[in-house]
Amino acid sequence: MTRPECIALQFDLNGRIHDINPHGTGNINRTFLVTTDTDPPEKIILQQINPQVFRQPGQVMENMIVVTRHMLARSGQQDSIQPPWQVPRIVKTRKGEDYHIDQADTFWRAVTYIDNTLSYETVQDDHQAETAGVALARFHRLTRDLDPKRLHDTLPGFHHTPEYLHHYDQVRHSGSDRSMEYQESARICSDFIADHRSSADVLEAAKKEGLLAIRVIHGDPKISNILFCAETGQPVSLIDLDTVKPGLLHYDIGDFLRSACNPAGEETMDLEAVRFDIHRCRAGLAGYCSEAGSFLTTCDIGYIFDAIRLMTFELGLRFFTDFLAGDRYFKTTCDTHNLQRARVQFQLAESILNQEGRIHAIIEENAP
Ligand code: GN1
Ligand code: MG
Repeated sequence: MTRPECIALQFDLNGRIHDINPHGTGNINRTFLVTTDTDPPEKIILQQINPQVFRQPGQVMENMIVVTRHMLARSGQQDSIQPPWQVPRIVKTRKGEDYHIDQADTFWRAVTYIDNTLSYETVQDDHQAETAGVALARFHRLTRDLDPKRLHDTLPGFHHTPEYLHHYDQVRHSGSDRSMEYQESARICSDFIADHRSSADVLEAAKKEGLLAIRVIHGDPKISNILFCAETGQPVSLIDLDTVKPGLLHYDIGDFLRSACNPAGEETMDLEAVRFDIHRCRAGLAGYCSEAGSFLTTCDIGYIFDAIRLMTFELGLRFFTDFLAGDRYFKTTCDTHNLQRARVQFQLAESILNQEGRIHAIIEENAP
């Protein structure tokens, strides 16, 4: 594996490298925080893009450039955004390129670190859920007039639940099935998928019928990707822009709420602690609608519940399929990591379904 210390030298930093440490909890890329010996130190995020997941890393970079430029221009025009919205900027290599390709042909890129901010693995309270909702809405508002056709589809099929089901069926029939080793847990997951698969195409069907429009999406607005001002707690940025691409706002809304409303977090070992917290949901949606409400159509609102239920089901399905396939996609730390992650998401999906009426009522309350 290439040493990040050698790679960091390829980038155009002001001082000498003082420190490099693994950073964050991403499941796909390798991420490091690099600090220089200057006063004040320069801090950058150095990342190796996972080539198994992102087949066209150059296009990932192009998307990132288009979206960050657009957001910077728009946020500069909107004084009402306080504290100022920040976007990570690309740090060029010494050769003036946007990324470095190492000897193994993998892509490395560096972006500025947004300082004086905090991020969290789980939402701390309802107020933070509301603030996080504002952050997602701000991203959608600032990219609203960016034509999604200007972005590459860097991950075809991403958040297309029926395609994940198709892949799951293939893996099950391919014989590489590990479920025999962990029968009970695996049976709970496969039963849940069997019981709920028939309603997996609701968003895709609405997209095909033209009921939901393709927009610019973030693709991964889980709570740990939102940065809050360290002093005031206000939203400052939505980071991790690898998955920005054309898609449905519903993918983002559903993914945000499945992450923000699970107080136990997606890595918990305590399944009994996993639930969809209705108060977090009310706060998160109130925050989101306070900035995005004006551009949501009645039809958009009508599919919010499906988005929450589906994005949760889908992530459980993706983790479980990866477990069955031998952990090829998500990084894992033990044999049962993806299985446990799948159990967490299915438990959360169950809790969402059990509270359907209350969630619909909250969506109605917030509907503009
Ligand atoms: C992955 O790598 P990371 O942590 O940013 C995944 C998301 C999942 C998330 C779950 C490209 O994101 O879709 O929601 O894990 N990213 C990709 O934690 O598949
Ligand atoms: Mg991500």
